[in-house]
Amino acid sequence: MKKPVKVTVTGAAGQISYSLLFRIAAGEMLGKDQPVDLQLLEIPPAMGALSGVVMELEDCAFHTLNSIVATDDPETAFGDTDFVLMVGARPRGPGMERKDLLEANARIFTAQGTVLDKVASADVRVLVVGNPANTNALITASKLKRLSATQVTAMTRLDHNRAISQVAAQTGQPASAIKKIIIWGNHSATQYPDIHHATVNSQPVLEVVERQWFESDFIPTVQKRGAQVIAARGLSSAASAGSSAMDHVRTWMQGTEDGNWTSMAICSDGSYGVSEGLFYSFPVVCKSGHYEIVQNLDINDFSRKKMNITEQELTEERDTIKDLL
Ligand code: NAX
Repeated sequence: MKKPVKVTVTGAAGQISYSLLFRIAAGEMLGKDQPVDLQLLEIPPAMGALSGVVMELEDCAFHTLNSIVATDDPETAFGDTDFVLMVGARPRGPGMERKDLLEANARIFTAQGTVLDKVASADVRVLVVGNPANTNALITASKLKRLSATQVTAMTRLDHNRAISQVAAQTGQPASAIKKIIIWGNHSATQYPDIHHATVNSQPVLEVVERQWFESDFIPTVQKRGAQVIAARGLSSAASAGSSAMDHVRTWMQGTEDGNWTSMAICSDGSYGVSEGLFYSFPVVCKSGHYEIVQNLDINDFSRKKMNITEQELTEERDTIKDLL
């Protein structure tokens, strides 16, 4: 067994965490030889529920779970931490406008980003899951002085996995045969799931499926899959979101496989003409805990229009909370 690493999860009594925490504790995110110290953050009204989750984690007697701290104090939760999964966020309440939601979350992520910068490990890696994830990541990163914005990412891996699964179903092939899917932009209904570069068993996907299916069926299905799950379950995606959060961190640390990439929302460096500083989802290759945007992909007019629409939405989100940046 290696030396334990500290993993912070915020919103630890929520429904995504109820799936995610048990899998992290079982060694499915960082490896079966990597013990973890869980540092769980909640707000005071949820501390009772969190104590129940802690009991259940203890009751599993996981070999890779070294210790658990449950707290409502961000300094304790982020202290010396190596990995942060920011799942906790303010949901949209009755009568709340989109602007109110953005601002309420911007305040949470302003406070947490500031504390993170003060007390986390210098090499910390951060994944923002709580919505609006891209803009929450942007505001977190804007509070960093000691740490770098490149240490903060937001999750579009669930969208990426949903896209793989749709292509797999349409082509009758397993998910493992599908490579080089891209999610561009925002984790929202404007995201652009792109299969122009995707392959199925090394053959271009667009040689196998109808273009009509791609434009009229695949894109809206992936964009609206979250809403479809809510309509069916009465609750938002939880186990699939937790699973994708673990995929995101595992791929970041262990690397993308040869000949493939993944999608991560990261601080734009201007690649593909995306405004610098926006948290925008790009295709990335990962190696040993680092990521790089895949460069020089051909972008046709169809793709460019869709990439611009989702960038425009992210720009508007940033403008809404600009006073807090
Ligand atoms: P829940 O409402 O079940 O859980 C959220 C938890 O966060 C609650 O227990 C709440 O007490 C806690 N919380 C609120 N403010 C907090 C704060 N300031 N500090 C610490 N904890 C705080 O939501 P859940 O279904 O778990 O979803 C969590 C977030 O993930 C939501 O914002 C949701 O919209 C977002 N999602 C993001 C996805 C993505 O792909 N990026 C997909 C799934 C999900 O929709």
